[in-house]
Amino acid sequence: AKDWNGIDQVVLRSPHGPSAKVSLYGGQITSWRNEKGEELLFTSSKAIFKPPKAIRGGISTCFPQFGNCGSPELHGFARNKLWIIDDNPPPMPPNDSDGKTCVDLLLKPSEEDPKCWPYSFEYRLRVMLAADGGLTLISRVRNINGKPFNFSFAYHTYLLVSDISEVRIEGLETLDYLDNLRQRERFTEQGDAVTIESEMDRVYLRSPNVIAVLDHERKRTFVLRKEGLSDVVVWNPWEKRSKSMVDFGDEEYKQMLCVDAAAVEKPITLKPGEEWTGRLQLLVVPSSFCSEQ
Ligand code: TA6
Repeated sequence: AKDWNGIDQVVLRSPHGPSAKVSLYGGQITSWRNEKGEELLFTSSKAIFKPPKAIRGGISTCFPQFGNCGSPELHGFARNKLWIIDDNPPPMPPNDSDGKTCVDLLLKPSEEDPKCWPYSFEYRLRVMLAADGGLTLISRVRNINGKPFNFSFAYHTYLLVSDISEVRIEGLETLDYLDNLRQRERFTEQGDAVTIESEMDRVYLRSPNVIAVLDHERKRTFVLRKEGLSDVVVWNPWEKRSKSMVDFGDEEYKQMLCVDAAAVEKPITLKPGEEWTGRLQLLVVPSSFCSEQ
């Protein structure tokens, strides 16, 4: 299949109805649907599906920076590049893809990469869709360079929600966070859950590996399970900032919430030959299911 810009995308379908779409542009997840065919990820109606910007929505992988390194590309170049399908990926832990439909993508350095991160790497992204609709992303970055390198990383995940004022995030309470709206000053979360009532842009530090995003109105909960990624970024642009983004509708902030599994505070270091793995697993369950657990 092709995406809106004529670029190839891979459609994953589970036998019971859930599906996901992965664009080779950016290796980005552009759609994730449940068994009823309902979309679970937000994509802006004003999204621009061509370089140099990443597609506004879905799940993009921010690599090798979350932020920028002096180049105009925010959040690294991986999400602005054309990836290739990896037909022969190196082995993964046994049973990892059992019963799941899956695609493997590969990104390697190219001449056009920004000069501020001049390292040789192989980045492999596996996207898997389970029979129950669970979506798993596994990133493996290998240093094939003669010297060590550092990078930061995020799965920039735009969840589709019914009404931002009715959403709560559980799992971040009592954590320290860096507030990007206040010069990255450090604060401690005081609430018993995170709710969003104005612009928010925070990096929650050293979070537990399971975070729940409860959508009260739709009575469903996104369960995010991460591995190899210590932080969680929470972002909503709210009213004023929304109006300043060309590829975002003025009112769309009410229907989205970014909750990103990330490694931001402490970059990851890889020595020559070493490999890092970072996983994100997303599942949607009825809200009553969560409170019974
Ligand atoms: O922390 C999240 C954030 O970096 C915000 O500061 C905001 O700039 C946003 O991500 C950018 O999202 P985009 O999808 O445009 O890359």
